[in-house]
Amino acid sequence: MKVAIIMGSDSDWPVLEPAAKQLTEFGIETEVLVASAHRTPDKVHQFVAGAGERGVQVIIAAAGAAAHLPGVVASFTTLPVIGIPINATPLGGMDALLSIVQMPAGIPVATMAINGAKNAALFAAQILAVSDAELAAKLADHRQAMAAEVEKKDARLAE
Ligand code: RP5
Repeated sequence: MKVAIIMGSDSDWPVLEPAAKQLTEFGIETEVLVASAHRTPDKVHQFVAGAGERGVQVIIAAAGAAAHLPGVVASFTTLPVIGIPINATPLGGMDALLSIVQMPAGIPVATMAINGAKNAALFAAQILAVSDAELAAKLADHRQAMAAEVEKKDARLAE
């Protein structure tokens, strides 16, 4: 199981690090790359064109500002692409959200919330879990742990 995380700038990494950690916790191998659709387009193409051969099954692509990276990544591959809009400008991430979510028909990108790195990792894991029962069980455990945490907080408030 392998997921690639590609981001437009190293300044995006603090938002994305929890996603990489979550994937590692699930036992999913990750490839991490900084490459920009605008500043290093050839690098993006090279990375994505070879992704399938390297065993990558899902690509998470994150960018801020006029965030074309996830769409460009999706244009080079039929692997599922999960886009994360990053809050990197005075527009608070709305610029990136709209750039990523409004893809033309034919080239889909599964768009997460602004800075939604955690859900991107979980969604990638859910895609992989369709054909991996062990990972599906880990996801079920994760849901249970989350529910138990909510119950604990609820019980504390009721005291
Ligand atoms: C985008 O521009 C990056 O994804 C980042 O979110 C934003 C700002 O990049 P830097 O100027 O910090 O490198 O390409």
